[in-house]
Amino acid sequence: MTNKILSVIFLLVLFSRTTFAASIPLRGVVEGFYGKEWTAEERADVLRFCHSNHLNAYIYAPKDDPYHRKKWRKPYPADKLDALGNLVAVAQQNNVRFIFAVSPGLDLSYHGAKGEKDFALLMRKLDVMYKIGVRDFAVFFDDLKDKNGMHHESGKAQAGFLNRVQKELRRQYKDVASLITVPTEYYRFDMLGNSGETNDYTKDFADTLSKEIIVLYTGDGVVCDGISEEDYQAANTIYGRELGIWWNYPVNDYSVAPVGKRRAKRNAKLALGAIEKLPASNASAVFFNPMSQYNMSKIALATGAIYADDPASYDASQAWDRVLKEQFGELAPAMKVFAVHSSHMENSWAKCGADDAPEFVDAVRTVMMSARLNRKLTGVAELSRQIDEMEKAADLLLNNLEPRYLAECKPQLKQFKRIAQADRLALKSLQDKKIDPRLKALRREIHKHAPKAILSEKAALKFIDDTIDLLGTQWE
Ligand code: LOG
Repeated sequence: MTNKILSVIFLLVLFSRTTFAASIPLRGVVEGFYGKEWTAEERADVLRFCHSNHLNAYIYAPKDDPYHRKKWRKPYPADKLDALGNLVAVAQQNNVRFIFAVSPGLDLSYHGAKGEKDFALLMRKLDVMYKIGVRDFAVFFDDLKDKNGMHHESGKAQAGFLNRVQKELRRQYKDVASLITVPTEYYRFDMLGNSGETNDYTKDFADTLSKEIIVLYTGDGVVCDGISEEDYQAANTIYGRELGIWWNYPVNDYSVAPVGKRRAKRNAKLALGAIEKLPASNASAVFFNPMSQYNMSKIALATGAIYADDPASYDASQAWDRVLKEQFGELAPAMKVFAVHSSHMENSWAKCGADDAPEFVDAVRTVMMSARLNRKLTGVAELSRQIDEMEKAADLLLNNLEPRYLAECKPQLKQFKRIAQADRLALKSLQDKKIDPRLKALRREIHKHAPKAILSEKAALKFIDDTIDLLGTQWE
C-alpha cells in the first residue's frame, strides 16, 4: 500500500517537473564585448555550442566591429558579408537564431531630412542582412552618455525610431522576429533618480516603445552581484513589461582592481566561475556576454545554458562541476582548483561572480590568527596542502591543456604558479618569523606580470601582502 502511494507521489513529482520545468524562451550568447572580436571559426563553433547546450540564439554585436557601431552607416565589405552569410547558414543548420545587431546611437540623426536619411541607411543595413538569411534584428543604444552623464537623445526619439524600424521590417517582410533593443539607461540604478523616481529618459522610452519590442537590461548595475527576484520585478515595473537580461558575466573587457601599483589591462582576469544569482522566475530572454577568450568563456556559458533551461531548479555549484567535467575530463579537478581562484570580477564599479577561493581564505585566517597572537601557528598543514594543490594544478594544466585553451590562459596559469610559490614562501616566513628574501623578489615578479594576468586578488595574492605587512611591523 505505502509502495503504491509512494509511486503515485513519485509519478506526480516527475509529471510536475516535466510539465512545469520551462526554459527561458530566448536564451543565448551576446557577442557584445569591447576589444578583440571572436574569429570566424570561434563564431561558427559557438553556434554549434549553443545547439548542443540547448541555447537557441546568438546576438552578433561586437563593439569593435566598425560596421556594427562607429561606422554603422557603411555597408559591410564583400568578404565580411560573406563571412556573416556563412555564419547565418551555420546558425540555421543548428537551429540557432542569428540576431544581427547594429548600434547606431553615437551619431544617429532622428529628426528632419538627416533623420530620414539615417533611417533609410539603417533599413538598408538590415535589408542586406535579410538577404543573407537573417530574420532576427537588434538595435542597441548602450554606452552613449557623454562624460557628464548626459544623453545624446531623448528616450522618446529613440523609442519612436525603434517602433518605426519594427514597423518597416514587418511591412517589408512577413517572417521577421520581434526587434530587440538595449536602452541608453540599461541598468536599474541608472533608470532611477536620487529619490527613486524613474528618470525622464526611461519613462519616455518605456512609454513610447511598442510592447512587442524586447528590451534587455543588465541588472541593478552594469556588472552586478546577481539579480534577485525583487530586483527583477522592480525593473519590470519600471518598464511595464517583462525585461530580458543581458548578463555581463563572464565578460572581462574592463579592468579589475589594480595589483600593487599596477593597473590591470582588459582581459587580464579570466572569469571562470558559474553563472549565479539570477532570478528563479523566467525572464523573457537571457543573453550572456562572454570574454574575448572564447574557449575559456565556455565554462560560464555552459552553466548559463543550464540556468536558462530551467531557472527554478538551477544549482550553480552543481552546474559548475558538471560543466568542468564535460569540458575538461581528467583535467577537471585541476581546472577547478585554478577556476576557484579566478571566478570573481571586481573593481570600483563592477562586482560579479562567486568570491575567489573561500576555502583558501578560511585556511589563511586560521594561520594568521595564531601568527598575529604570536602563538604557535595553527592550520599550517591545511594551508600547505592547498598551496601544494595549487602548484600541482598549475603544472598539470600548463603541461596538458589543449593548445586552444593554453593560448587563452597561459599567462594566468604561470601567474597562478608564481602565486602558489610565493604563498609557500609566505607560510615559511610566518613559521620562521622572518621574511624570506625570495618572497619579496617573487612578489615583484608577480606585480610585473599583473597587468596581463590577475587572479585571486583577495585570497592567494592577498596572503603574500598580509604576511609581508605582519612580519614587517612585528619583527623587522
Ligand atoms: C556594454 C558592453 C560591455 C559591458 C562590460 C552593456 C549593455 N554594454 O558598460 O558592451 O561588454 O558593459 O564592460 C557595457 O553591457 N557597458
